[in-house]
Amino acid sequence: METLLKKLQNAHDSQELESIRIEALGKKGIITQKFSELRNLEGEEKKNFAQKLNEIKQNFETIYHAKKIDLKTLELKASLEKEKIDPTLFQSRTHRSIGHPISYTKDRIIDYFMQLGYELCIGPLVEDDFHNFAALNLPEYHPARDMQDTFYFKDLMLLRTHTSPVQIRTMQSQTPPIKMICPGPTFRRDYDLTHTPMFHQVEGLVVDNDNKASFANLKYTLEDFLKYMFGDVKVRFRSSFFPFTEPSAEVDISCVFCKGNGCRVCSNTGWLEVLGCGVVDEYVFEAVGYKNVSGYAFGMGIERLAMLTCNVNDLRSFFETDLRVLEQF
Ligand code: 2NL
Repeated sequence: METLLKKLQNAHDSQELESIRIEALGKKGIITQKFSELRNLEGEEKKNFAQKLNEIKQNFETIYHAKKIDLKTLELKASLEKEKIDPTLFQSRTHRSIGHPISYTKDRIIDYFMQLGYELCIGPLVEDDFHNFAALNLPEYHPARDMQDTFYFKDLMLLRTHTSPVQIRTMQSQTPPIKMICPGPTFRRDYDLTHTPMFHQVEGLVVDNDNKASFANLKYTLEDFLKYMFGDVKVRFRSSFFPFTEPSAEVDISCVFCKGNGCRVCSNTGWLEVLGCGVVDEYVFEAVGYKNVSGYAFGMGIERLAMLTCNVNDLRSFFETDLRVLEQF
């Protein structure tokens, strides 16, 4: 017993202290074992032995607790000393950056349209079938609804595959005229060199009474927007198809890398596709209960615009949060 107490007094750290506690009071500890010897005693002898054992145990525990506090205090002091920060040390670099290129590009797009009086709208990421598909003329057996392309939850709830449901919700809760943009994350089951399961879109929608929102307005707005985004580029509209617009167009700009002469980025065509747009299909207006209105809409992928404006050639570098990459912006 004497040696145990001496050991306690001399313990150098909490680990050693703990092993001494186990040596004394653990399942097979010296004191614990002595207690089990009580079984073999009787009467006065048992009582005296038990009293003595309890005294020893209490004595041990008192010293143990005092020692524990001492050691913890010492250890805390040591670790504070080791982790001390010297705020006066010379800092060799200051980091200034524009933030993440995706947010930067998104903010630039928002700035342009808000200046034109568009309302900034946001909506839920978890959507229902009606707002994400049905209202947009994507009927039950449309391939976009496939489990292969869309993240589904139970009960036909899903992660929105585009930002269009925000526009459906806005039309349901407001009356024309409407001028809105909706930026935000969107989700599709796609993962390769040029696709990530989460990506960002900005969509725009203009709805007005009396045929006031025309394709001509749309064309002017997007041409001006693309010159704002990319500087002095040529813009062309190519006839295309979307289920929710008719007529529809895809919009190209002359390649910002080769000025339209042909290079690897534009696959030698001289053109880069940057937007989709069109005149809102009557079916969509029916779905939200609008009558006698006209409108146009457009949509763009923020990653794609960010790659072109911030000169990034690998989509994955947006999502790797590698400071060595992000610091370059
Ligand atoms: C693209 C093409 C587009 C729309 C999005 C839209 C929304 C409503 C009604 C009609 Cl509520 N249209 N959005 C229209 C045409 C194209 O996006 O390439 N996006 C990345």
